[in-house]
Amino acid sequence: MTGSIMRGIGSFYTVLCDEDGQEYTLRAQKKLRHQKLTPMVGDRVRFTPGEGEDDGWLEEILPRKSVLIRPSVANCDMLMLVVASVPHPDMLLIDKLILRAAKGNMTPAICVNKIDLGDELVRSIREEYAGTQLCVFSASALTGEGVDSLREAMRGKVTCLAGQSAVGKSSLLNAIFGLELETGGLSRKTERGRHTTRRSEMMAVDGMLVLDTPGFSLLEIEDGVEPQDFAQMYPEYNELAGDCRFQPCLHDREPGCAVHAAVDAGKLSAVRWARYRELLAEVKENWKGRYV
Ligand SMILES: Nc1nc2c(ncn2[C@@H]2O[C@H](COP(=O)(O)OP(=O)(O)O)[C@@H](O)[C@H]2O)c(=O)[nH]1
Ligand SMILES: [Mg+2]
Ligand SMILES: [Zn+2]
Repeated sequence: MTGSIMRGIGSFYTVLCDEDGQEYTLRAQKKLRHQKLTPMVGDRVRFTPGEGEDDGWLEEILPRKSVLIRPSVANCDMLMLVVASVPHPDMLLIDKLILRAAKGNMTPAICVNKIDLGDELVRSIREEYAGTQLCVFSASALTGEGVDSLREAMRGKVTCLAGQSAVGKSSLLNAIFGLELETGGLSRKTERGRHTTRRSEMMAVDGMLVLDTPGFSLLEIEDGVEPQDFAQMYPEYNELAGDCRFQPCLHDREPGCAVHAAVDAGKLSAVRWARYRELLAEVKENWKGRYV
């Protein structure tokens, strides 16, 4: 039978079966471990259900349409990056996730949650990402504002919500689909992690699949990326690259750089360019050290 991995705990995986819509608890066959194939939430799999009390076996992982490491999920179409005014957004983390989404074959989008607390953040993010083709949604899981447009955007897709802890990923899924996921963030030290999402989990709702993931705050830039390829991952810079004096141009501080000029003229976001240059420095450093 075939199905999708909804969650995994230790060496057990829960699979939603395509044929009968039931959930099965499975163990991964040894041959998968020998092939160094670690099943991921979202994986499409072939399996044999167990008889009676016995667990079944996960036998084959079907080819992945998309992959994301951290949070570790497979086969998502859309990576919805959730931010909020509290906790303070780490936009460098968001830019790294946008780059990973594109590399991993997912469409990134941003959702600014908690707009009941104000709309400054959504306005500044719309400005920063103008020209990037990235959709910026705004919502409040608390008041329900913007929740319908999010549901519409997710229709017919497999969507994964990701982002820092306590931005409201689980709350949004509850508001959109009437779920009862644990929420609460990491407010008090004594309650650390008690109400937060600890594992990635996929859910089937209204005929679509959505994934909730744990929050995290650190992400390395990927190794082995050539600086020139990195520069080309910024669509709004590609449009101008033909006008740069140097060809190719990394849009760092080269004389006659059209990106730099557009930033100075206020046509491109200065803060996103500053983050770009910070990431570029990291990419260059990694690239220099690639044979070590
Ligand atoms: N004011 C406000 N608070 C929210 C909103 N959404 C979530 N929260 C609160 O933010 C905290 C973290 O929410 P949670 O869904 O657990 O975040 P997660 O860690 O990203 O899954 C909880 O205390 C929620 O009640 C919102 O739209 N507005
Ligand atoms: Mg959560
Ligand atoms: Zn340039």
